[in-house]
Amino acid sequence: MACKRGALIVLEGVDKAGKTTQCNKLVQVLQQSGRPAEMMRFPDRTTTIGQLISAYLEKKSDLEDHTVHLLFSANRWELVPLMKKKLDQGTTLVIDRYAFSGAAFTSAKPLNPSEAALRGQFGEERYETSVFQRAVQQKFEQLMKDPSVNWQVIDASQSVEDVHTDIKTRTLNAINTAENQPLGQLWK
Ligand code: Z5A
Ligand code: MG
Repeated sequence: MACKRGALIVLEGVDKAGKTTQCNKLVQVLQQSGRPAEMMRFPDRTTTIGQLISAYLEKKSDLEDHTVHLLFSANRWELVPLMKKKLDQGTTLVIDRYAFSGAAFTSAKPLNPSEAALRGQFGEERYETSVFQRAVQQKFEQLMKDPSVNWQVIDASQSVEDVHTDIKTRTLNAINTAENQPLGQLWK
């Protein structure tokens, strides 16, 4: 029998929405139920490109806006062959931020000219200001109008366990849907 492909589950949202917490719990519960699943996160700060991004986010270096956008993009592309391989082998990937963050964060920059003046006053990392995060949220809402993506909105203000239950239910549906799609369809 042909191998069934895995599902690509991406958790997106503003700073501290609980994405990493939920990705970890989701992968754990999938694995415990015997479903092959792995977690990845972007930016992946462990690669050479990821280290450049990390220094930028930690304000240890400054980079031109287009340049940093392309570094985030390259950081995803360098892992695409591995992601394809795992999905085709039937492993479900749970991804902590992906290209939607790339679009939302970069496009939020022109919305918010005062952001530069706020740097250093709020969170420890670049972008961690309430003004900037509101702009990012608006950008995510625009991206969610794209009907070609199966967006699911989760209320992140619930308890960790309630958010987890919600995400788990929707993920199991997505895995069932992916299993019924032919191998390779995702990458055409
Ligand atoms: N970025 C970009 O610009 N372009 C790109 O292409 C990509 C990213 C991919 C770093 O991302 C920055 O990179 C990010 C976007 C930009 N900038 N910002 N903002 P990151 O993923 O490394 O970091 P982050 O998303 O900003 O923040 P985070 O710390 O990873 O947040 P989180 O993962 O969503 O939250 P968490 O760590 O799971 O939880 C935060 C805390 O809340 C923690 O103490 C938890 O125990 C607690 N928590 C979690 N859930 C709950 C609930 N339900 N109730 C109460 N407390 C909770
Ligand atoms: Mg996180």
